[in-house]
Amino acid sequence: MHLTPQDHLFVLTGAGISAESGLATFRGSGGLWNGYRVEQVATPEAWAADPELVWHFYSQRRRNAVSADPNAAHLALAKIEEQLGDRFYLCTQNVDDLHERAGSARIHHMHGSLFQSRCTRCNQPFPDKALYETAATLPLCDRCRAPVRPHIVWFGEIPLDMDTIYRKLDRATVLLVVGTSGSVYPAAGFVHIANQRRIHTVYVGPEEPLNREAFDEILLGTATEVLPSLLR
Ligand code: BJW
Ligand code: ZN
Repeated sequence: MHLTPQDHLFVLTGAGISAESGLATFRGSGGLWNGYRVEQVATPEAWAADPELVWHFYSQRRRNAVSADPNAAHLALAKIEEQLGDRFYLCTQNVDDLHERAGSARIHHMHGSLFQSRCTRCNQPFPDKALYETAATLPLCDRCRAPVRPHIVWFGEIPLDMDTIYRKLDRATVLLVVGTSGSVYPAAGFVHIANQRRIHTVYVGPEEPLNREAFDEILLGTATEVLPSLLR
């Protein structure tokens, strides 16, 4: 991958970029949580059937994220952003905050965040970090006493702020995708949008993604092996 001073870089990251920080990916080995597949806990149906189970899943994920540190790949992206400024945009499917803690600022969490919750009835946000770390059971909304849910995009729900994402994709001249299996839409389709616009597309990860045919370049290796080497 070669960037010129005129390039606009759109980066899409997935669970693989946080793997070397010790956070489990969803699919493949080690991808199960207490024997559940992500499709069994990250859905509105799972929440309706057993909110305590789903809350417990996210509480554990939150604790893991809090005790993890950003790795060399998160740091490399923050450095690239420093060089490109407003010509850089990072869209992550991850709900951890490792990109922010590495210094990324132009970042969007399309699948939500572990560190936000909202009321299921009035949508009142619950930004209180301390609560998440202590609550063993479901918190209730101060206003209407309805259960508070994680501010996470589950299967069947619409990812956050797709308008901005598509606008940034329209302006990009290079698409860099890191550590995502290419199995979950709409994120897996960003490369197809890039192909229609004939912009350069690069994938970084230890194995080829499901949508590998769509990429111009595949850099095989882990995120911490490959991303620091993209810095000039
Ligand atoms: C490394 C590494 C290292 C390992 N270094 N790499 C067709 C079109 C559109 C939609 C659909 C469609 N068909 C079906 C749908 C619906 C559905 C979907 O995609 N289902 C598929 C399973 C088929 N999609 C949805 O429901 C989405 N909503 C939607 O489509 O609304 C309609 C709409 C869209 C747009 C506009 C208008 C309307 C919502 C999807 C929500 C996904 N939610 C989850 C869980 C919540 C977040 C959380 O709990 O964390 O998001 S599912 C889970 O998968 C999570 C992830 O963000 C997401 C992607 O996973 P990811 O990141 O790719 O992880 P893995 O584990 O799959 O892969 C890890 C990769 O890392 C691997 O490739 C490894 O090789 C690699 N790796 N070590 C670099 N060291
Ligand atoms: Zn409420």
